[in-house]
Amino acid sequence: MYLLHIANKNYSSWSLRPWVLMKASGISFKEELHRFDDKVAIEFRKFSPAGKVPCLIDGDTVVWDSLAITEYLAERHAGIWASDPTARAWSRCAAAEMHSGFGVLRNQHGMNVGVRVAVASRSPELLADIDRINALWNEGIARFGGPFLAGKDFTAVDAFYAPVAYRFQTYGIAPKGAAATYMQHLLNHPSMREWEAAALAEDFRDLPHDADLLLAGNVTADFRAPAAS
Ligand SMILES: N[C@@H](CCC(=O)N[C@@H](CS)C(=O)NCC(=O)O)C(=O)O
Repeated sequence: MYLLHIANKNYSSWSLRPWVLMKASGISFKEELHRFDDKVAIEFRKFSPAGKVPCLIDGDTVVWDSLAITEYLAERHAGIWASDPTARAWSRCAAAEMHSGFGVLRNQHGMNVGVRVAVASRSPELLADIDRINALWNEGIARFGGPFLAGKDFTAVDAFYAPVAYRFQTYGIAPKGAAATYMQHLLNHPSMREWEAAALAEDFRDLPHDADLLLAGNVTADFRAPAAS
């Protein structure tokens, strides 16, 4: 049985990717959830050579990066990427673009599943990231027919953009055209709903992550369970 190390579901966007991919693909695994606290640097190094989550353990094999985990799973399970070669190449490009890019969106609109923020203004760099994602989502749906990015099934490219759906929800960003329908489809996927419910039930607060919300705008709603005292 695989073991997937993750961090708090409210905050950990990188953890969400393999978690939702494995759930949506029907791959059995155990999860171990670690808190984002001041011991992260020490605790995460106990299982991950990079000191980061996600980290997948398969017997003696340690796979410590979301994209590497995806490819590891793709070697062992059908349906991780689209079966059509064109859709698969496009998906790998889009997933790699997310893995290595969109730094402004990731820094300025951090994932915080249970909170809603009203944002008064956004930098041109942030708007450029949002526009690029909007274009990518519309392109995937138009080329491969939806309802998911690479066609009829949820695949790894959807997992890579899953945290964006939560970010757009939190910061009130509405994608345009088919991308809007896609975002709702993603948020309503049973695996995403399971992640969201668990995120909302967390009573742990990571103060640096929550402080970042205030840099983005005004908090208008917080649907999380009350913070533990
Ligand atoms: N490139 C890595 C990024 C992983 C990453 O940055 N994870 C964050 C949590 S979402 C982390 O472990 N942060 C702890 C730290 O940097 O000390 C991946 O794709 O898995």
